[in-house]
Amino acid sequence: MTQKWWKEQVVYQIYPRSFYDANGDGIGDLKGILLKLDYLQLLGIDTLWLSPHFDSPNDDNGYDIRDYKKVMEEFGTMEDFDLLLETCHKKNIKLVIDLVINHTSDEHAWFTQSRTSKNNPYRDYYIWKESKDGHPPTNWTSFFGGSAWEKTTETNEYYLHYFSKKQPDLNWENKKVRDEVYALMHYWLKKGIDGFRMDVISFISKDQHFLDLTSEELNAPENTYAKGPKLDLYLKEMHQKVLSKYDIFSVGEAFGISREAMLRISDETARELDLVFLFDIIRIGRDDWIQNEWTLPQLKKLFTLQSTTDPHHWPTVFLNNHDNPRSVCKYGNHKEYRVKSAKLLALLTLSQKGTPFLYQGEEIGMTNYPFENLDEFDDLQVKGSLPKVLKNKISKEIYLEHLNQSSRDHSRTVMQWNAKSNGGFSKSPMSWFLINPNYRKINVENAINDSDSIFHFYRKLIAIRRQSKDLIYADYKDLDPDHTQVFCYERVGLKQTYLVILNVSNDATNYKIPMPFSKSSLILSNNLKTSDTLKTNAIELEPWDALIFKIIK
Ligand code: TEU
Ligand code: CA
Repeated sequence: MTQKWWKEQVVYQIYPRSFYDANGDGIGDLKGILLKLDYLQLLGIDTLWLSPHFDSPNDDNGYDIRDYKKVMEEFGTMEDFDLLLETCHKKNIKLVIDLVINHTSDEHAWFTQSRTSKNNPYRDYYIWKESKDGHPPTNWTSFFGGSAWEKTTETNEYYLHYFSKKQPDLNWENKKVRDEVYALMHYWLKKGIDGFRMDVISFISKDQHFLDLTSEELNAPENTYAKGPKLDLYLKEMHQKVLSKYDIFSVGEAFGISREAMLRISDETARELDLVFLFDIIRIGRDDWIQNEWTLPQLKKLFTLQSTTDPHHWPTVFLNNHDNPRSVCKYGNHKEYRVKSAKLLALLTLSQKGTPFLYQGEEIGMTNYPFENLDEFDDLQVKGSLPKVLKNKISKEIYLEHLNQSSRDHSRTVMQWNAKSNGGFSKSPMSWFLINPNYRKINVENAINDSDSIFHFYRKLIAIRRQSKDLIYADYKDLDPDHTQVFCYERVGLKQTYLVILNVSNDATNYKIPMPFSKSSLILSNNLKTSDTLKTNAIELEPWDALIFKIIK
């Protein structure tokens, strides 16, 4: 296993709109991030990943870029960005930006040109097709509802958009497009950024046959969209022309991609991407907006698959991001055991094999928002999917019930800094989006002042990780894959073996550790009553107990 700095980092994702508002207009901004760097340093993270900070009309909160070389006005100026980058580097924090290059905004100059006429020089920057017998060119659907094709009046042709109609897909077949993308990547890399998270990079290559999807494929179009035949070719080209020239890392969001394809594009000998986000863990039990039941053995299986012993691949570990509900509500118990179960999830995330990605608010155990009404949502996906929901004879009430478990908006409510008005997110009484009513209790100030908080548990775990390369690179072994209540695994390093025991349930249990037993010494636990050494393989576990031991040989 080759050692790389980005395998040893803990990454923290910031959704700038909702992080901290420095100028009091109710929208988080770059100065706000700058003002909170000391906080992030106290937590101990190594790298920041910013969700898009580029000029955008914000149809999809910045995932629709109008100008790649301009900072979103609401977030500040390019000077603010440069200062943020410089300050991060002074504090030894790396900064990774979000590269959205499957599509642009329909307000991007390339598109406003492209739509004007069939022979405009920018026409082939996007994917235009004639209608088929009065219908869209194919039956492809958009993730935000309806057809993936939109007709424009200028030429009576359709353009492709996998996401909203304000997010037209770029035509990667066109070499000029690829060169423009590589140029803008160089632009940001020359500023000194430390890497890219690449938005739906799995979709950039389109099958040029433009065939209709079968009804089965229409249930999960991402699986087909991610099978573009030139994906590897484009990624290799990008690696050769851009990525290989800098000491940075790339992490591709691989929505829809199979595990095999993921292993292929992030194999270090392939020279494509360093890391990939696969969705199987974060979307366990999900069918579109429906959250179904799932079991602990199913989850464990995914972690085992992920921690493959393939020496050329390195996984990512994450239970939260801006597109998914809060982890403590999905994998933990935010009602009776919020603090304890959030700590358990912290230990799970930070003791697995792979680079961990944390998301703002996770470190204080922020929870889902209690939506009571469809109008309260901001995410365009909620309204976009409604016609299909109603067409399938599902009531608005049932839709709302599921959205309360699955909506992207749960993670986008504003960060809870203190118990003051607006949770200290903004000086102004209003903000662009909701604040969770529990902010008076769940906030950063309380978390810092309580030495037994979720925050301090994360902080300790991050510090433990930093001190032990051996733990980072250790092999992973699930010791009890079929147990329905306890998740028990070891990490076998060159020098040291670590044992992790997680009681993922509301019930106490008398657990027998299924391995030949030697003495263990406790590194960290979320239960103050845990004794410092384990002398037998029997252990009394209280609900949501989470423990990590060192095995003494
Ligand atoms: O997300 C695409 C994606 O993988 C999905 O999670 C998506 O959010 C949706 O749930 C599909 O049903 C990326 C970004 O992370 C997301 O915020 C953007 O909206 C999207 O791409 C388009 O840029
Ligand atoms: Ca602001």
